[in-house]
Amino acid sequence: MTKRVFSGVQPTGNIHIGNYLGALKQFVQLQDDNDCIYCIVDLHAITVPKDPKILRENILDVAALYLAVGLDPEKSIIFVQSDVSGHAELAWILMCNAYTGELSRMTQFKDKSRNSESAPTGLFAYPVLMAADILLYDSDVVPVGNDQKQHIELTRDLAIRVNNKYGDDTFVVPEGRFLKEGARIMALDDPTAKMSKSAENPLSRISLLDDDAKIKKAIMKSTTDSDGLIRFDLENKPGVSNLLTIYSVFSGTPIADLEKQYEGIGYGTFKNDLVEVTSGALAPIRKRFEEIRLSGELIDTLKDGAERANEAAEIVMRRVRNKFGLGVR
Ligand code: AQP
Repeated sequence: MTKRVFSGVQPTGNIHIGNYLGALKQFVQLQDDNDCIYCIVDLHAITVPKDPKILRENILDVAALYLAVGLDPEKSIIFVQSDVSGHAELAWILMCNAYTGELSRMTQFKDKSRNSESAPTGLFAYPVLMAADILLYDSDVVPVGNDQKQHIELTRDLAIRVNNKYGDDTFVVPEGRFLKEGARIMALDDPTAKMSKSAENPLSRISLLDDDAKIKKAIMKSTTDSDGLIRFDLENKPGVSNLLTIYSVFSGTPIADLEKQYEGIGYGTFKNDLVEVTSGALAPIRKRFEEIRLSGELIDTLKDGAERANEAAEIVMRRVRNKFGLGVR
């Protein structure tokens, strides 16, 4: 049966191989057999102040990357979150049903606010906006990286809570979809932290638009350990395990086969080969990105996507307003 799939990426620059291997790759796999809606979640990006000009460019970059990795606007709806006002409206309705206690337990809020009293309220409330993003389209499946598990749980809790109060048919309760490999790519300079767009050290990540020289530098300098064995062991060898995961998902070779292939071979050769594999995988994406970004068709694709997304969102919003007794139209 065709499922409704929804996910999004923040236009916060530096889209990296973690975003690609944990999320974007799934987006592409799912679009042939499902009803997919993929969003560029710009309202999430402003939880931390952004330069408006840079934000606009970042939005177009993510849109071009969506297409460059293989999303097809004929198969998937691709649009910008703030072009569909239902996201903000539903977020408010859900906020009135979310508890401050559950939001203050969100690990991302704790990490990013660092207990500061001047942390923006948006940083506190954005998991509810994310729940609204998902519930607004009656989504069944949400392909994301592992770091989003807590947010998916909150989305399910809110949907169930509202359904219990206002009727079971108010919201579809969605499921997260996490890959076995690639769901959590770690930082190259610190394999105990996840690879992130906002980390200060650019060598901590490989961005999808990095050139070959930067890819090489980041991989060759990546943190490993001193025993020289190429073996997957998350606890004792997080750096090597992370590199093996990246190698495996980009090359399609199972990790066990890579371990055999590199038995008795040092980290230097292994890293050099990983540079080749990674550069080889990213070069065509980079090329397509440049063509799409210059093509001038991007805005029309996004406008068309927003129209289609808005139609789908209005079906749910009419139902929700009705359930809550809002409005008179
Ligand atoms: N390291 C990662 N490994 C696997 N998946 C990842 N994702 C993020 N980091 C990794 C997944 O990418 C999708 C889009 O992420 P996002 O744009 O919503 O932002 P994020 O999760 O906050 O990503 P970053 O890169 O860590 O950004 P900053 O530094 O701004 O916080 C999501 O599905 C996410 O799970």
